[in-house]
Amino acid sequence: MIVHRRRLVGVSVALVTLVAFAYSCAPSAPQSRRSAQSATSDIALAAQKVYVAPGDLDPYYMFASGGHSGNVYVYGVPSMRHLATIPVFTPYPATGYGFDDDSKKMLGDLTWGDVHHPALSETKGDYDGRWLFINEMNGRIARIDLRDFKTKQILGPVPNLHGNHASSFVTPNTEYAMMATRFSRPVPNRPVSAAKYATDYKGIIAGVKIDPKSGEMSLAWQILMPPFDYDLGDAGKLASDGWMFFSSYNTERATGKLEVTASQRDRDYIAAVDWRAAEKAIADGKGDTIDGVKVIDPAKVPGIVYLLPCGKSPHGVDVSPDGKYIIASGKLQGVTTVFNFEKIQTAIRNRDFLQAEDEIPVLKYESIKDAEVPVGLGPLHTQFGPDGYAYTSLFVDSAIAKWKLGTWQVVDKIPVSYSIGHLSAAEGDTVSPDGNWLVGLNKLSHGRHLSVGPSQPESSQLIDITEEKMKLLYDAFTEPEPHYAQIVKADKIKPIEVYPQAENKHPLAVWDVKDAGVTRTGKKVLVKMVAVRSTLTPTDFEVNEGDEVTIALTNIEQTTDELHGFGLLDYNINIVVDPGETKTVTFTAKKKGVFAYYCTNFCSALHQEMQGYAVVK
Ligand code: RUQ
Ligand code: CUA
Repeated sequence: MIVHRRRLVGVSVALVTLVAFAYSCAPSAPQSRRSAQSATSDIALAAQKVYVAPGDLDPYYMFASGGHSGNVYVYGVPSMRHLATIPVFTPYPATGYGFDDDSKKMLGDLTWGDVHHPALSETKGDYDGRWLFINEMNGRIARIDLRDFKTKQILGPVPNLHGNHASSFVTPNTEYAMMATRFSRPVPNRPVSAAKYATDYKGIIAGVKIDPKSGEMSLAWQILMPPFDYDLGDAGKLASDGWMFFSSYNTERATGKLEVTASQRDRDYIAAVDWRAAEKAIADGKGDTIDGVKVIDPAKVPGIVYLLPCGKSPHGVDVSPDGKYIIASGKLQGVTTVFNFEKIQTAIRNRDFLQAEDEIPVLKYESIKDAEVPVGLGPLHTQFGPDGYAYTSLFVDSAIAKWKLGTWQVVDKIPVSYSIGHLSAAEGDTVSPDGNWLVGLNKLSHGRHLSVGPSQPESSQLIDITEEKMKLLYDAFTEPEPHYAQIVKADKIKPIEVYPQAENKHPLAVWDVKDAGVTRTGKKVLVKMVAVRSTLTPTDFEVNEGDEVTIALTNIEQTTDELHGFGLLDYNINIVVDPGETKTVTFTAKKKGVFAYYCTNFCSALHQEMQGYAVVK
């Protein structure tokens, strides 16, 4: 780290000189020379802060949602370099994901997903670097193992819940990840006319239990909710540990043109869920089984869910690092509302209720609200610094507001380009945010990059929040669509680069080229294949038309970066095996003739020679 700093200083001096030189050469009136010089040093300072020299490493990872690409994108911060794409809900030929038997099975019938909110696993409210959870609109949630940056499990589509948007936020010890309905529908699902939406459609809030050792997810419980659109969520922490909060809109229970029909009321709701009470209710046998899932009906089991009225059409609901405040951003307002968790508890104890929605108590706004902070127009989402500062994205204003918890003063505002959705602060969802980097995840980028035609990238802007005034440092461009991202200290993540041979328990693995070969059982053919620089063994094999062929490919390398691929032409087969990994791919030999297979990953000087033939007779 020290070496790294020193290098940075050297570089910055060089940069200042260079940029200053460029400016001094430009024809400029003498009176504007001074402002040109200060602009120059601003640019140089910004460049110095984001510059990570060749060979040096970023101190943070950023995991960003890839939206309807179905992927997760990994960046280094502050360089904002794209480091990796992790395919989750979509086949990705670059890593062979979705082509081999296991990942194909995991994807099932769906070959796309709309990924929104990544959630790093936590221990005591701090990112622990073990797993990354990510939701998807087709009722699914996935777990990526950060030991190898691979998708290990996809849970769902789960029954009853439709359009899983308010997800995948985790509780402070990763007891649960959350799921909730965005598009209410009949529960259980059956054809009921949309005219009966208000009475016959329902929302669902769900708890996904996470095994503390393996990370394995299982659907633990669901709660039957009124037919609102549940939008975003956050878990309580410290003071509010044990609770989950979900924002909702369309509490009008409207259909049709929602932009009009769902903006009638002045207030929508935040649903506050006592997840320990939900857990206990299920343990006490209180749920009804609907479509194979235990579902709690709050009308029959009170004390689990409460509704907090908030500014209309809220998007983000965010819990402060100490857990004392719940911040709800009504996106059609000029203020963001701060609720006090203590006051919520008091109101519940005193049964200080306004009315009920489907027998779920609604608390009184005035009894639980601490402040309405005048952040600006279109507040969407709030992140935090270590010192009681909060940062709220403003979609309509296209800006970020910095304000102080407790005094509720807005202390700074910075324009972003353009139309920010979420923002992400370093360690921003933990109990101790770092307070140095903030990334604005903007929806539009027009004019700020070389044109690439009508389908434009999104812009992610890096902002320095170490000082009183926020400073915009850098524009990075990303593929659609970074709804949300999390930034974690790099030293918390310890990826392996090779699968150790001793850990490979695959029943079809072969570690010696002598053991490679073809075996036949009836119409089933098994080809055990070895990949090692620079041969795929066997170098040819013969099968009969109509055979079911399984290729089990083991990469016996134990060297970093020595990946091999297996592409079989005309058969739509493409897998990649990392060092020490075994993968299988099964297909029916439908086409007669000779088909070449070859290594798709450039691996060695004789990579081009790494090829063979499948003969289908
Ligand atoms: S959401 S910005 Cu899932 Cu906020 Cu898209
Ligand atoms: Cu192995 Cu290229």
